[in-house]
Amino acid sequence: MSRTAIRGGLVITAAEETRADVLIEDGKVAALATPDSAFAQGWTADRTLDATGKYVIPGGVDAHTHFELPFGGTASSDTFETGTRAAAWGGTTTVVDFAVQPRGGALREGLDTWHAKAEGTCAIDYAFHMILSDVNEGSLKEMDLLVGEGVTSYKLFMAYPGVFYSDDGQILRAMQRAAGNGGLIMMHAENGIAIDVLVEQALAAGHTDPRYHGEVRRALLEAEATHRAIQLARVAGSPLYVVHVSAEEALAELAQARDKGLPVFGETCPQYLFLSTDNLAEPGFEGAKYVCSTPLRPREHQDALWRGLRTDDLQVVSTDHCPFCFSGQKELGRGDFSKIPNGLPGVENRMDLLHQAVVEGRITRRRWIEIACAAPARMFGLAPHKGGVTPGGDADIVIYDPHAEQTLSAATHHMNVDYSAYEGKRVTGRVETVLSRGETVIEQRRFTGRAGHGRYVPRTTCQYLA
Ligand code: DUC
Ligand code: ZN
Ligand code: ZN
Ligand code: ZN
Repeated sequence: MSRTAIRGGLVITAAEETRADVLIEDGKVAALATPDSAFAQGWTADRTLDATGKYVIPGGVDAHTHFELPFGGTASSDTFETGTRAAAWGGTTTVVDFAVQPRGGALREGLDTWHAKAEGTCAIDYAFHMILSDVNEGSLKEMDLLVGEGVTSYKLFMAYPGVFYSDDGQILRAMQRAAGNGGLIMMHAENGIAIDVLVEQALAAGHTDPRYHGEVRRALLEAEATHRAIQLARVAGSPLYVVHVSAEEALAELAQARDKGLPVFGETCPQYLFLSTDNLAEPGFEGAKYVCSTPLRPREHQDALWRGLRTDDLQVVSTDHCPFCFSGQKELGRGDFSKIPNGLPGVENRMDLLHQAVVEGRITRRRWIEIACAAPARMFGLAPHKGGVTPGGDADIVIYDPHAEQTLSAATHHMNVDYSAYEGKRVTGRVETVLSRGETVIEQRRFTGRAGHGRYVPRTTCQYLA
């Protein structure tokens, strides 16, 4: 039996902050105790990690990543190996990636493909949602089966006609099925049919620069789709999780539904909290680095999103990590913004950026842990093993230095992408040591993990509904 003690730190969970030592046995949290208690003093450990002056927090749970995703005529540039290693560097110890049902194919086929990409390569634990890109009787039957196997959430797209898009009838059928089998429908809520009209008109008018990506993907079309998704979910009697909420107007739809007591949940991402259309309008073709969907919004929307996180109208912050190199990938859209692959890197930056929000007084320390660790774990059926520092739970733990200063940069990050969306941004706070099931994967800012340590984690259904 291997035993590790973490001593002298401030343990922060979504529920409380306590000065406590943590004992880890065989990859699980065995006990927490006040440092000067006879109990803690009596622990014998093979290894002691000193956390004096540091935070001891649950490993981050990033419930929205896209590693090796074929998209926009290319594929996202992080593999499961590089992406999970970068996640570990940033204090994230579990990712939930999206396996894609091939159009005209089976869910099982997509899931097998994603298992093959991830198996034996991950530095940290991983799970899968599925993207439903072809809703029909066959795929709905498969959903019943896969929910039982631990793939308990399904993303649908109201955007991207011809690629992932589902129409309202398909959406309603999928929601009805989820209402019966316990699955959680995740929605990309943008009116893609209307957006495609505006794209065509913009290009015809010679508006080809990256900033027009933000202009055609109107906030109202995110709000309209969000409203429609909520009403369809009500009709189906299913819960709903709206991914990457970026617009104040869409958030207002969620807030209104939640005020009615409906089981409607929302996620936002660091890029909507820290970046804006100012970035999309950077000179030359630089704006391409910030092309993602939903798009970045004018700065005013940020305050609304922060408020939503404080009032729990938004429950989760995930990254939607979907990196494309500027060179050779983003450049596919020179002269036509609609050909810029959609997506931003960020899996390594999420915990630090949200800690910066703590430093700036936008959220409390416990809310930081709630939105980045505990809530995503409960939302996607990973608790109590993930998302906390709980006796019996996995020892996925980060020793975090709240005083270290760092500058975010592509020169020092570990994501396999040639730029940082946060280049030059100064933040206070940095990951020092990371344990995944008791094994150090980052130790004093050195990578000590290995490809293949990370395991696939089957999930239970959404724990917000129990
Ligand atoms: N949005 C992105 O920016 N990238 C991947 C898919 C999506 O919906
Ligand atoms: Zn999406
Ligand atoms: Zn607006
Ligand atoms: Zn996504």
